[in-house]
Amino acid sequence: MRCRKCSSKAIIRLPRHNTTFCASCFSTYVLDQVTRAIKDDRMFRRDEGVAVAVSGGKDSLALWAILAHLGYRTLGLHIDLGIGEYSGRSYRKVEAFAQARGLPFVVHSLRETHGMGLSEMADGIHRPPCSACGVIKRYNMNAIAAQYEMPVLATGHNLDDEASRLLGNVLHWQDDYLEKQSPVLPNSHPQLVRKVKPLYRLAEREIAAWAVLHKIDYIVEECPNAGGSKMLLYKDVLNRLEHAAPGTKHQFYLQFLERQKARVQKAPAAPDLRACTTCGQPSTAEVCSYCKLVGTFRVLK
Ligand code: Q46
Ligand code: ZN
Repeated sequence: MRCRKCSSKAIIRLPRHNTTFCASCFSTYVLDQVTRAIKDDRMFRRDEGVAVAVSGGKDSLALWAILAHLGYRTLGLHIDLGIGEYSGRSYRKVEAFAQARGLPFVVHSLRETHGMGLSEMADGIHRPPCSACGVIKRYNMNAIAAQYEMPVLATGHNLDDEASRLLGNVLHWQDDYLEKQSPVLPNSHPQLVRKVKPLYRLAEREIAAWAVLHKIDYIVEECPNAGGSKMLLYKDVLNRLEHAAPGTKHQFYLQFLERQKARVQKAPAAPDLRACTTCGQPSTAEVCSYCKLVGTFRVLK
């Protein structure tokens, strides 16, 4: 198998692009896709600092490595969810990655802040761990990025993540979520940072290959709470479609974005935000979801 670009020995086949690449041309392809996403979607400028949400998994560490390689000023943000040994291993991957490359990072530990990890917190308030986790990550990532004066928060969501999320939103006709599903979420309030997804043009398999090629030591195991999630089911369905008809995921998600751009010429209407009466962060309710979650937890403790 030869590289379609330079005829060297190919290391990967990309059926959705009907091509094959050697290691060097594949790396260039990955960097080009990220650069294109940043430029075409006006994610951030050269002079803006980018906070990168890093879990210790392949996508977030690859994203951090790519943005640092492209010369952006980055700050890694890691939330230690306190999910047993899984969180310990995830943290050590982030720490080793950052130290080896001399990149700065900040850790927010739930156990240190609230005396309890995610599982105990979610049990105490009878909420599924992933729903509590979403609130905790969104709130803290935004607050820490703003505290460190980073105007942008980048996450490692890839094409598979976005296509499966789109499938879920379409299957349930979640119009509100469909309107907001975008690789760029502008900041609708001075205390909210811009959220971007620079890996949305790359498939999970491509990022995994890039991470291995660049010797990124990431946590391979899934979060113990991920089992049985609907997203895994949607990913599996899309993978089967992709296998039978390469390019399906790409077409599904990128054509959705094209149609969305044509339909919504302006950013989605900004929600009516006020200051949370407990923490002062922007919120649609009197008390924000995070303070409600943490407040309920304190009563139960
Ligand atoms: S980390 Fe959190 Fe995921 Fe674990 S608890 Fe659920 S949402 S599965 S991305
Ligand atoms: Zn609050």
